[in-house]
Amino acid sequence: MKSICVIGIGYVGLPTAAMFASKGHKVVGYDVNEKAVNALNKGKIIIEEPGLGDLVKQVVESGNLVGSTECPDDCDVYIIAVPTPINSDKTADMRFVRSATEAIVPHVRKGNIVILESTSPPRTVEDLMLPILEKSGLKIGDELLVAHSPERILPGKVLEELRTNSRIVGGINKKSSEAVKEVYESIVEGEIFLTTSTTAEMCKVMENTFRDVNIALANELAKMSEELGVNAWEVIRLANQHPRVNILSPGPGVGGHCIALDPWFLVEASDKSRLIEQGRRNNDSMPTYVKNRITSLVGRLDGKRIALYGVTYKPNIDDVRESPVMHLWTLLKEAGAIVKVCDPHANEKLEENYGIYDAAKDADIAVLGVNHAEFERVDFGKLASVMKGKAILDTRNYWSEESVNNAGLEYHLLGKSENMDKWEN
Ligand code: SAJ
Repeated sequence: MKSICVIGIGYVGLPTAAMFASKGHKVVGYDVNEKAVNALNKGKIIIEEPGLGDLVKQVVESGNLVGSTECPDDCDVYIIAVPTPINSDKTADMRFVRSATEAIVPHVRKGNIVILESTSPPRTVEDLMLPILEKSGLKIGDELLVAHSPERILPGKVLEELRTNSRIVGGINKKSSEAVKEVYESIVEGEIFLTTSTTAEMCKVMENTFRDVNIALANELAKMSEELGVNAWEVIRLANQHPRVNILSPGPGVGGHCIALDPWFLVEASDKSRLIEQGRRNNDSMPTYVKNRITSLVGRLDGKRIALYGVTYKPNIDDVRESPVMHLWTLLKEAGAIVKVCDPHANEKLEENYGIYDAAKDADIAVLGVNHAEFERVDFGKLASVMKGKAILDTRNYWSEESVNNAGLEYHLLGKSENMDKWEN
């Protein structure tokens, strides 16, 4: 068993710390956020994630996991899991990785292992961390082993994915990779692949970039389809019948703290990243595109009443970070529209939140922003009876055109042309 210090007890660090502790390791969760540390020491969590509360309670009670606002001295392994946000000019903000690395320098000793888990621009370990770690006086790659091993967990399925996903370990040399592999083997059931630290950094950022560029392609298809008399969703369904094609879904944009940010790391790192930058811009253009589509349906937005369903960054979660629908909401308000939001998941994040039919009262248009499960059972007859206008705009291909039309409302779909070819019998 090892003694492990996890630096940063957020949505990646805390489950990782708890998992190691549950396998018998002695773990310290070190964070500058006193609130998070105090909560941890009481066996409580301040983030929402299925199963995590119970696991943390159990390992804190067993004494295997403790929180601290001081970096501990006598650990075998230091795992850095701090945020890597972007600045307003889309460059990476590496302050937290830098300060975490500096914080451990006085504490590391011969034989220790340092692992970077935070998603980081390629070359972070080599160019940012190693020069700092060299100040320890230890021989890097021999007396101090260093690697990047990116997390790949999906919010909402964190504990399961932490255990079952395969994992990449990118060491600064073979000795580092092998030692770090051994560390993760106690919690990971998936395969562990060894490579260099810069390759591992590139892999993680490319995984999220792959998804971002694919979604950008779907959004571009949606825009072209509206122009060219087709339904993008039908095109995707049919094109994806091809065994080697998998186009993702269009929507009001890409949100969250990963896919919407990570591709910018590559744009900053290399001027060869033209397609990646264009994809990012395509996805970022979607809230404005949806706003313009709403305008084309109801006319000038000034004074118009809009019911907006769902504002989180994806369905059935409460996270509104980088949410494109939050951005759309701002754009609509700036244009003078009166927007009533209904989001059963974002209750604690919103000052005003309406019920499904209250939001639609006197509305000129109802817009589906996020396909939360609660919106599957909307009674369109009831919606029609309280709305002033007739327009429904579905940005997720979630509502049934037939049910909407049967209620006397008009169904409009993002990515579907208003001038589809008529297909008479
Ligand atoms: N989206 C679309 N169309 C789609 C799929 C998604 O518009 O077809 C949008 C969603 O609405 C959402 C955004 O993309 O706004 C991102 O959602 P997501 O579910 O694709 O991903 P995240 O950000 O919740 O988690 C991702 C995951 N990465 C990949 O699937 C490659 C996860 O495994 C990573 O651990 C996580 O980023 C991370 O931390 O990097």
